[in-house]
Amino acid sequence: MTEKLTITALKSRAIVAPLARPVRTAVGTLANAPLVLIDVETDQGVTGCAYIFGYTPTTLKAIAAFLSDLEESLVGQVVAPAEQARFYENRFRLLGRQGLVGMTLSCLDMALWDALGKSAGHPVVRLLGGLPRPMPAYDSYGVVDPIEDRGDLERSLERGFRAIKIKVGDGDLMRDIEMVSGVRDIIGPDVELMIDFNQSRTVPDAVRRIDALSNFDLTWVEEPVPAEDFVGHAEVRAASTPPIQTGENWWFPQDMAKAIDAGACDCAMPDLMKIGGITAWIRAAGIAETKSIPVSSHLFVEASAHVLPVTPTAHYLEFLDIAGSILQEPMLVEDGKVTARGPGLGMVWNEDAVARYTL
Ligand code: SMN
Ligand code: MG
Repeated sequence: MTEKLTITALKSRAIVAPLARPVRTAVGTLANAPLVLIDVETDQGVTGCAYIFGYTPTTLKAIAAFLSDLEESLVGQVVAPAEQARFYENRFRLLGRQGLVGMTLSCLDMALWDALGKSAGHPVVRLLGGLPRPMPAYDSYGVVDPIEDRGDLERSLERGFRAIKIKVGDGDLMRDIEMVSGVRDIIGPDVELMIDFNQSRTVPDAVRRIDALSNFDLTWVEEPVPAEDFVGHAEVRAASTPPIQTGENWWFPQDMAKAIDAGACDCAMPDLMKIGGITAWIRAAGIAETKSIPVSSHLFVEASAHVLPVTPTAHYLEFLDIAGSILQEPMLVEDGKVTARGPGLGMVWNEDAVARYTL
């Protein structure tokens, strides 16, 4: 019963979890997953769980301190994610919800939806009006060495992935060409290939590099220039053939609307932790639908599997599992697809692993 599902406590734990493989990008390497685990306890004995991805361990203490300060304002509220979203949007209107504030509020939103789902005995996708169904996923790599990483890439194909993303831009154009060409040779012409510059180029350099890489049939070119440079993205897009992808750094649906209005992208990939959680994702999905823009997810494989089935222009789920090592059941990939699990978001902490990786 969810009418009076009331919050009794907000707990958080900072951990550094291992990744299956480091994620090397043009702007730095993620060797592990610094996370803050959120537990929203309620009067029905149901606990809403979610995690914040801190990107770097230096953010974890600040996030945990902020969450601890939020607890007083949260305890006693009835679990109603849209109400909590409205409450905190007002509370942080003067400060702004960019950065750690927005990340924390977005993940709190996910934990609240998890609590709601668990209380109702349904996966969150059912509360959103949808059904769990297999969503096409792409396997997401960092910068790769086509020789050293051939085995991993071939295993991705054996797992049924029909799309692969790699990171580029960490060296000169020749290095990009060698990497993209090598991966295209391994995966063949029928598997989709995306590349991600992680904001590392200037407009002219991005245009030059994308032109040189356009023969490799790219499904999208991601964040060629700094994320907040919507005009720069639009300039690259106007001069390029492959679709331009961006969105993982949009703060709330308002940023998405501005980027799309600036003509920044052909496709969109909001990040649940920055767009405002599940509550805001639904609004963002509506924006994309009105513009017929394909929508993919970014990280957060568990919660993304719940929102993509109710996203009218759903494109791909990014499979880059940052929390699987601390879950009792990491997300499964079956025939290159990922299906939402419940109740709630379907995450149960592996407490032994959490203890092992706790700071
Ligand atoms: C990315 C960003 C941050 C952490 C991991 C991966 C990358 C992506 O931009 O699109 O997956
Ligand atoms: Mg990216």
